[in-house]
Amino acid sequence: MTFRRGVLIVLEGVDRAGKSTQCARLVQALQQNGRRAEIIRFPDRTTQIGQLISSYLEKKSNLEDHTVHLLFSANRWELVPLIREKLEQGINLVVDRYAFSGVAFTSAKPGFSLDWCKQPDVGLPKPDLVMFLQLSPEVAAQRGQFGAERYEISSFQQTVQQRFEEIRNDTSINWKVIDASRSIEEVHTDIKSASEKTIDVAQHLPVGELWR
Ligand code: NYM
Ligand code: MG
Repeated sequence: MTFRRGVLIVLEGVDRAGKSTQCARLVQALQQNGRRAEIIRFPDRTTQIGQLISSYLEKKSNLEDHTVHLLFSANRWELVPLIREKLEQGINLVVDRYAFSGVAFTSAKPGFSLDWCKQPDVGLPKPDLVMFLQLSPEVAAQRGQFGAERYEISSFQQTVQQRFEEIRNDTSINWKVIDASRSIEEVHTDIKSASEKTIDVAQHLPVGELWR
């Protein structure tokens, strides 16, 4: 049997679009089909850098805006050796947020260009598929109260949604927009089929470099 690498699949979207639920469902479905699959989520709050980020998000500390952007990126880079190792072992990785959230959230702040925001993440392992869970901020708001974390404000989320739209114009990325307003099952069926198709193709190709 020829060797097949794992593929890197990312789920993105605004808060409450259903990313975490769908990541868990996808990993379960891939495993049931006899594939190896694991979840990774960003920010990974378990590392030292992740703890700085978590404390910032919980508003227990303040960080300068450029600084926290670079910490979010550093939190991805510190996981790159692990990501590469897993992919080489043939483990498919389902990632809950990636550099696209990094760019969308920071560039929603005044004075930050998309281009500046992308730079620290240039060269990360490139996802083979990025599924954007599309949900209008109005419908998202009906899904329940915001928590108390930083950024969980409707007006800010509207801007984040616009930034995601701009980021999706980048044709170097394999984007798939998923209508996340449907039932969990319907959304899952789409995500599963897009993921299976991507695995069939990408497992034979080398891992790319993001934005390079
Ligand atoms: N976030 C997430 C960023 O601002 N930059 C990033 O690079 C990433 C990965 O962190 N509101 C923001 C988006 C979320 C917040 O994410 C925490 P989660 O998935 O709620 O733990
Ligand atoms: Mg959250």
